[in-house]
Amino acid sequence: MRCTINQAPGALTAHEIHQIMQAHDLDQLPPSTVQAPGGPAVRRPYRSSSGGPIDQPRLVLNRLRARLAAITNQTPAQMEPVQLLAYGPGQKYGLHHDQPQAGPAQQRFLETGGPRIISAVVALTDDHQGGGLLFPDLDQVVHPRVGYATWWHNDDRSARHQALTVTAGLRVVLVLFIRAGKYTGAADYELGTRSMAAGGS
Ligand SMILES: O=C(O)CCC(=O)C(=O)O
Repeated sequence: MRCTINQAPGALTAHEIHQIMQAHDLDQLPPSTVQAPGGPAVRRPYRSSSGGPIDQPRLVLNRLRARLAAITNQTPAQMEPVQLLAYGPGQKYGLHHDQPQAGPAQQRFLETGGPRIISAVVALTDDHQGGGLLFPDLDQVVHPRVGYATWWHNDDRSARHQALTVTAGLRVVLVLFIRAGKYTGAADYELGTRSMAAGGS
């Protein structure tokens, strides 16, 4: 079965997006990292965005989690911390799948709430150039509008995706992963000390 890419409007209002942007200095976000197999979070050329988990503004993020729970028919308790990512010109995230299929990374997921059954990306900007979300196995590129949530199930290989290189402007998104069970991993809100991520996110 091939995965379906869903678009849900109204994940965030313009005012809520403004509040999120105000709460973070986008120029000061640390480089995004990926999890080395069985090791620490490391920087890799195929992931050149900046950012990581956030917990502010708390009320807005809680509202977002509640809305995404309703949209996806899951619960906020299953959600990992929200991640804030910013991509400037030349930045991208190469091809990857959000749920590792084997190895130590998969084991860590099983210990903290089970697999990432759903991924969601919420667009905080849409006035950049480039930077689409490409699903090569589906032959589909998504350019989400501001405030929309793009979400999909990670059941099979066709959920592989990449954030294409931004060519002008700034692309800012929130990313949220939903586990099969209650998420029990680290909050890891300290930007730049991402230890919970695995399989490249
Ligand atoms: O930037 C995006 O749109 C996607 C981010 C992503 O694929 C991830 O964090 O796993």
